[in-house]
Amino acid sequence: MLIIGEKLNSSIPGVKQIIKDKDKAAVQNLTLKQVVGGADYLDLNTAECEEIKDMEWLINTVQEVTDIPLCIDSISAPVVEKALSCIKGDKSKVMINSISLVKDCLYGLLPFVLKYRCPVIGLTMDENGVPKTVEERIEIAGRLINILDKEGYDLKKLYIDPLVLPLAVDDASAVIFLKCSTEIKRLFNVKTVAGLSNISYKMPKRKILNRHFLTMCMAFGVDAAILDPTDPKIMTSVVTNELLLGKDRSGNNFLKAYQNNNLAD
Ligand code: THG
Repeated sequence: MLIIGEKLNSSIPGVKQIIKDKDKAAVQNLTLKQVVGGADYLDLNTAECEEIKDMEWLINTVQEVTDIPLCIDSISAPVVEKALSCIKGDKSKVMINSISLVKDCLYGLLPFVLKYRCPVIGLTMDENGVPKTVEERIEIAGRLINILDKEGYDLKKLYIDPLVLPLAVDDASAVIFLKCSTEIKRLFNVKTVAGLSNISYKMPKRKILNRHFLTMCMAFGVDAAILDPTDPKIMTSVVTNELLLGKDRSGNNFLKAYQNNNLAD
């Protein structure tokens, strides 16, 4: 599973504060902890701050200590444009999070997706928000995929996100997400991604819910997750599930994690 580190997100109160304070050491500490934890990408979100200026500062600060690929979590074209202009190295590795059928977002961000041919997350929502039913979300995914395909975009780089709503909002949320992901993969043969920690919003013992939902997502073939890679138990769950699902040949990664004392029970 592709791991996108969630921690550099201004919707987390403590993180909003360290971005506001321009606390370089704290940002770089969160950066390196996620890299060491096993992130493949780092999600960057400054929507709760001065979004453009702070995105530039955040990217520069992160890039001082790592060259891990970045996932730009913004629906605003000027923010994504600024981010792409200050990211060093191969811009075709930058993940854009996210486009959708919301017109401003789609037409604002599509030019950058097509120019740099970068991986992109596509949300199953439109002007009316996130539909309640599985069928409507699948229909939106189909329309989005069609648009990208017609523009000559390589659909192997697309991650459809059927949207994880909190269980506190809808007790069928996890089931709806898993049904959408399964059907979207079957019908359109594209990858899917989960914003995992959304599931536990406003619930106690969030890490338990996140971890068990991760196992379900992996069993249902979800390809990528935005999660907390600094949580040793969730990262243990990732390697363990990969072994169980036959995706870790000879158990090499599981044994390596064991030898490095990285398995938390
Ligand atoms: N889809 C896409 N992008 C997204 C989301 C999505 N970006 C934002 C969000 N949803 C995913 N990122 C987060 C980041 C942090 C938290 C939830 C979602 C969060 N963190 C708490 C914290 O760090 O304090 C608690 C986490 C915990 O206890 O494990 O709530 O759905 N495409």
